[in-house]
Amino acid sequence: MIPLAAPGAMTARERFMFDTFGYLVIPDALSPDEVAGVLAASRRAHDQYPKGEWRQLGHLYETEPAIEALIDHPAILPKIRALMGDYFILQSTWATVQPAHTKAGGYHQDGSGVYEFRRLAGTQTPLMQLRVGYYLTDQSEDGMGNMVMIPGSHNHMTPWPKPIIPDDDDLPIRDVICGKPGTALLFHQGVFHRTGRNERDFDRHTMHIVYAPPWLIPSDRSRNNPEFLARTTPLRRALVGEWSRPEEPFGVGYTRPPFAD
Ligand SMILES: O=C(O)CCC(=O)C(=O)O
Repeated sequence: MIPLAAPGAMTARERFMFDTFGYLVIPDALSPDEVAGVLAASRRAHDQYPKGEWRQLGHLYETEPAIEALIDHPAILPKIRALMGDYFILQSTWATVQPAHTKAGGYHQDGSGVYEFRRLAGTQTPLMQLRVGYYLTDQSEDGMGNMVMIPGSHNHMTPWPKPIIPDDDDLPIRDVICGKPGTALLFHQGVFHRTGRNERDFDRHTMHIVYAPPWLIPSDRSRNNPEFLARTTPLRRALVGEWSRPEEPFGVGYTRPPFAD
């Protein structure tokens, strides 16, 4: 049971599956050339740190054009707009490495750990972060550092049952997301998920891009890089949160980001 979707506009079937599972799997969201560019950028950045550690590096799009192109990628942007409307920001981007021969991570929901998003609602965790994980290395089989999701777990407030030991004493409903390089996993931050074990001889790279409502603060940067703002496109400038607010502070009159349609 894979909530499979195609790049581009969100269909009614895809929307139903997203709301039911909390995620969509989109093969071929990126071309092989795009994957090669983003993977090379991710490796370049991680090569500056010690090997063998799970790590996430933020705001690399400021200096890496291949990552910048993911901000408004046509395979995914229409689905973000279908779920969030036209007013959202790029809250963070995380070039993530899961080294060869490392164990699984723990299940969690995303968001602010010190004040969880689930505290904002009584029955269902609201959509606060819409995340896209672009697979950059092969994850077409289990044990390759795949994302592991608990389908539908964003749709209720039942506490997480502890202890759960990934793979060894795990929930039978877990879904190991398999995909070739270029596959995108679009998911609601409220879905319980984790990093899967990487049994292979090569590091696993995934590029996570996170969109959020305009009133959340960015979490991978304290300010936007002025050189990036000067050279990027008007739409990307708007998506990193550089909007004008003519009627500040009342929250009305925001300029709509300059989408093509
Ligand atoms: O790519 C991964 O290792 C998973 C990352 C993750 O779970 C997260 O960023 O919340």
